[in-house]
Amino acid sequence: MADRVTHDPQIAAIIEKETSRQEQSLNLIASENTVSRSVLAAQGSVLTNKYAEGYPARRYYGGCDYVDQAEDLAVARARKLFNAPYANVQPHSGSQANMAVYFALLNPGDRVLAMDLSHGGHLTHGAAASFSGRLFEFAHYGLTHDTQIIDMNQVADLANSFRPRLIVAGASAYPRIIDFQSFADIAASVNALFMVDMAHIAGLVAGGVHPTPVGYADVVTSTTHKTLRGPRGGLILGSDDLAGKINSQIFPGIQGGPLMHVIAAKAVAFNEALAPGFAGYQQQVVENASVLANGLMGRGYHLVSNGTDNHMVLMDLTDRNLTGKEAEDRLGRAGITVNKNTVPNEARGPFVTSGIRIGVPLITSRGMTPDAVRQVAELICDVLDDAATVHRVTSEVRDLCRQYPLYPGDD
Ligand code: DSN
Repeated sequence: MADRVTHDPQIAAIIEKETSRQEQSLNLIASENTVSRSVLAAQGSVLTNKYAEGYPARRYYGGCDYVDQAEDLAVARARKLFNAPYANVQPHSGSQANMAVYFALLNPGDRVLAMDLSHGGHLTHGAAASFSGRLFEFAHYGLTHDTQIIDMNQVADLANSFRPRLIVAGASAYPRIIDFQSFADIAASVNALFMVDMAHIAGLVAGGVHPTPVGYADVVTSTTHKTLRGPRGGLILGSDDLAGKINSQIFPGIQGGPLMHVIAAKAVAFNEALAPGFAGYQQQVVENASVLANGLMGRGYHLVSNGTDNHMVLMDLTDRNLTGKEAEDRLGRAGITVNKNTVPNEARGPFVTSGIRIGVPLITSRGMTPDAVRQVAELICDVLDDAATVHRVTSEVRDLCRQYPLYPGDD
């Protein structure tokens, strides 16, 4: 599928084994996907050789003519895809996109309101262990107790009492549509800036199956490798008036030379997302997630918010004799890859947890449609119900994977 590593047998063998692992297992990590051969080729290209600190036509190195063209294309395609006036495609990751935006909009010690990590938020939304929680003062909102959707009354109350400079919406483990209009209204009512971290849902937004935050938020950050199905990296979108501040926080603020091979691969991925088939892929993702949710709930498992509107479900195992870690391990033995995840009002630590997060972007990229997803749901429940099924399920997982190859045509 990609060029072989010919002069390093140890790394070549590791890549071979990882390729087989990916081909022969059902990857249900909600934040992962599988990129096209063209994205792989761009990312594995000689563009990795080039230093290009600065921005197109304003670089600190000579020889940037062609990488300038790649970055210009990536920016133009990102802007078109998300209908955004401004895009910065240089962030190496979603965390660095968020860091650059915080540094552009805030001073150390400023107040920020964001989603609680254990309710589905992200480390960079103010967790104590992250730079964000160390440099800024965060307050957190969460989910309602009954419906387990974002508690917009709590968001409004906290906005009023805490008076944040910035409100952040966006999540790593939240299965429902986020009401950007209400967030924007609350932010405006307390004169706060509004940022959306749409990393998980960027592909759904690009495909038109989740409302866009562009136009509601002052700034939107994202990764490019989740539902968006591009190379691993970050992205910032916004209005032109913030462009100067954000650009200078990415470089020279927090990054050095941009990864031009990754930026070229982002351009390829954006082009793929602009092509007609991408919306259909995203519709299939949402349908598959819904089928998965119904399959799991039909077998008696509790999902946070009782279902999903997007690409993932969050299974709460609190009422089962099983931790998130045990569930992840047991499913892993059957060739089904998920991640343990905290659930709202989590009683266990992050290495144990009481839940698992299950996503369908990757199996949908492999071509799976509802019939296959129903089977996947049954296999998950079989394994969680009874560890003795692992052997049988492993063989069914292998069969399914053979029917839906990761890179059709490769041997
Ligand atoms: N690690 C990502 C996820 O799995 O959601 C978030 O950064």
